[in-house]
Amino acid sequence: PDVCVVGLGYIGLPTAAIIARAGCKVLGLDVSEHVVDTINRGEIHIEEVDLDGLVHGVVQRGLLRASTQIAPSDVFVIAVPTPFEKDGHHTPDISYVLAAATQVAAVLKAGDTVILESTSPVGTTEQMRDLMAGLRPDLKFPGKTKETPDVSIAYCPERVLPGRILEELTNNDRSIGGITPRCARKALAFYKRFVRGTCVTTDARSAEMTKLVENAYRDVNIAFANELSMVADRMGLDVWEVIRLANRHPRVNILQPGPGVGGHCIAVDPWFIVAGAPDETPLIRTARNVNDGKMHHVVAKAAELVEAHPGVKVACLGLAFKANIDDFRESPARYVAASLARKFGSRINVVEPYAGQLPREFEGTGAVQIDLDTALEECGVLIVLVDHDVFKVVPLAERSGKVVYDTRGIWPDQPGVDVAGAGLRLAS
Ligand code: SAJ
Repeated sequence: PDVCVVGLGYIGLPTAAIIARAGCKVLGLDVSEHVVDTINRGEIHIEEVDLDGLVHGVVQRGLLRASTQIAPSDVFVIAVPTPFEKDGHHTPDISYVLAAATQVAAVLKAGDTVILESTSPVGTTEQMRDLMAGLRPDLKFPGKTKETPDVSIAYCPERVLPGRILEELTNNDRSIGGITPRCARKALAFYKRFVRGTCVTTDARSAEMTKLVENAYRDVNIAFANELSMVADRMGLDVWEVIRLANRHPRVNILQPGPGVGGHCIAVDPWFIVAGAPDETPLIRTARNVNDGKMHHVVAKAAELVEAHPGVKVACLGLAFKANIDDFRESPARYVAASLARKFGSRINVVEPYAGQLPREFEGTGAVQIDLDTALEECGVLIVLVDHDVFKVVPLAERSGKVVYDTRGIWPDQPGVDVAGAGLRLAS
């Protein structure tokens, strides 16, 4: 093949498919037989807008093939997970990246390009280079030799938004960080084949940091909104109204509060900066703690509300980590609903149009999944956890008389409830 994409998850599979659509022969590599078989049938194992048709097309045209076995290629793109360790210190775990680099090293030849796309702590691309150089003393690696190196190595993070992956993969600008400027130019030529956005070259460490900074920036800004929502609760103010008004200032743009920050990027990546510079990151660390703390605040407030209405059926609206997607990983909504289910059992009902069934942690709690119509008919307490469009359009007439805790601010016309001194309208 021309290109080998290592890791066929939420980033790797769409990337492989788009490269294949540009006319390259692509080999997609994954450790899971199930994933490989699914893709080779022209099907997909994840949900993403328009991805099924695209994958089906490129597999049928023979441009994309999946395997568990690596093969020699001209370009290797590594898109494997980089979680953090649950050791209490949030230490980045780059073992999947190093395992992928080990596989690539076995088939590497002069003239090849290796690109890391996984979100990674600063220095990972160089570490990957050192590992491959140790495994392949017969090849000259960039930054290790004064002569012209045999291979090029670069870091090029993705910055796509789940739900808009295909569009953003093609149209977003990209930063391309080479171990040397020559490596960056080589990677640039590759991305130009399928990216319409502007590709900007830099060094590998700056590109690694850029990716982390983008997500930490968003996390810090969401933390500001979440902190405001808790302040507003305390003061009996409507935080949505305050934010709407403040945002009329030409240089103010406050984000939206919610039940916490989910997903596998924004709640993870800031820790990679903290791990790299623990003494210099009080703000980034605090923002993470504020956003995690918001989840617990919502559980406590919701529990107060449920307790204040004994015997009334409760509906939690939404489990996804954000609106209009079927992704439940690291979701604050899921955490809140499951906590309430454990505490209140069969009084809790869950509405999640994007879920086939409730996740495992609901088993044995007595909580059940119901549809939105049933919730609106039977439940007197509604706890809004996700701003799915199907929830937003429920008219006031169907919600009037109900006790609503709207953590996403989707129903500004909902009359207030006064619960345990929580103010006019529970907003956070
Ligand atoms: N959220 C709020 N309030 C807001 C915005 C978001 O509470 O005003 C919450 C969401 O509900 C969700 C979480 O934050 O729980 C994250 O959602 P998101 O839409 O901000 O971001 P992700 O995780 O889907 O994707 C992010 C994006 N990064 C940035 O916008 C800086 C995306 O561009 C990255 O490619 C992606 O992380 C990634 O893979 O790193």
